[in-house]
Amino acid sequence: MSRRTALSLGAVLALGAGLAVIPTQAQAATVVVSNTTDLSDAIKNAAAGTVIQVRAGTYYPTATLQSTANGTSSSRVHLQPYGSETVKIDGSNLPDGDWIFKLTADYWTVSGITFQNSPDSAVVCQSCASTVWENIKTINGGDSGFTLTGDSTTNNTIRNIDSYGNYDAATHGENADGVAIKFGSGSGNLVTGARLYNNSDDGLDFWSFSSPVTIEHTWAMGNGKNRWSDSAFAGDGNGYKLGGDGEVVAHVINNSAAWDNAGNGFTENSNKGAIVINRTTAYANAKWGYYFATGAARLGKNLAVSNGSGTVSKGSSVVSAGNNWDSGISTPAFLSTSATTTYNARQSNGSLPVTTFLTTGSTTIGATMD
Ligand SMILES: [Ca+2]
Ligand SMILES: [Ca+2]
Repeated sequence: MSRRTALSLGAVLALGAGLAVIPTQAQAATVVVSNTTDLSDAIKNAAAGTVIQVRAGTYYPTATLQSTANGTSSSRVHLQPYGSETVKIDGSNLPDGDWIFKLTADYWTVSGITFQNSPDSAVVCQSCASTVWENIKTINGGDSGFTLTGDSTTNNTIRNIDSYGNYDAATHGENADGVAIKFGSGSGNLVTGARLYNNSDDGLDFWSFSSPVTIEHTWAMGNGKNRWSDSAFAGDGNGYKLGGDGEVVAHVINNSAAWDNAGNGFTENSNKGAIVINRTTAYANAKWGYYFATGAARLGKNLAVSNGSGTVSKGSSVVSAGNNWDSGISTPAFLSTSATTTYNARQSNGSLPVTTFLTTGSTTIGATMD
């Protein structure tokens, strides 16, 4: 070997050892995909900075789409439609029990895609950190639409999701929630602008999640009704199920609404933590508007009207102020009790549709419904 060759080889080895990001950079381009195989490969092989753009169409994967590849704070991985095209990923050809999309990774942004007809959960993010889910739909699947789970689930944002029509037939509807943040821990998780409706179990469920989650600008409605002619139907139908499995957690719910659910609008579900609920509205749920019989919730400026079991069930540790069941607080009239407009298309920026449903014009009590 000549001296020159040896030097070159040494330089290459040094480069390879010192800059492990070289292969990453080679994959960090924009990837445009238009068939299911390429979509699956692009997701699996993503690296920091990869932008996966999916051409219009409905994709039918035959195995779960999944990745463990992390982005970074400055080079996120993006999965999104090409331009403003319409992209649906349909689980109809998946084996029983499979999910459409499983992510175990950090710093991904997934936007603008519909995940539908999954045999089980549609999207599961396991021990994810700093992911953003924006304007996605998780609909008509066989278990919960969207799930965050596992320890080290931190700083994830779910913005403007629609999750509806999910139903676990094998278990008679007892498990399929709109959004499930369950069996895990980690701070900084936020759900905002969600519509969670007509799911067989709950709109939102925090069962066995041991860190506080923040919810705002979210609607949960029509959950827990037997829409599937299931003679052994077992869905619970809480709008917001805020605990369970012995966890004591101070979740925070601001400016959100629950209506027409088969269970309670908002419930601690045995969570004895200091759950904070402010400026929310519970309307025409079959059970209680607010069920906090055993915990230490802080209920402020909430509005409960026409709920089947009553406005609120609150234990002696609950702090309650400025709600329409508190003394001296009047109940403002709703400008509309027709929910039709709440199902309209979202605004162009992805936020909830404009509605007067359950608005009152009050600046002091109830959800503003936006
Ligand atoms: Ca249940
Ligand atoms: Ca549930």
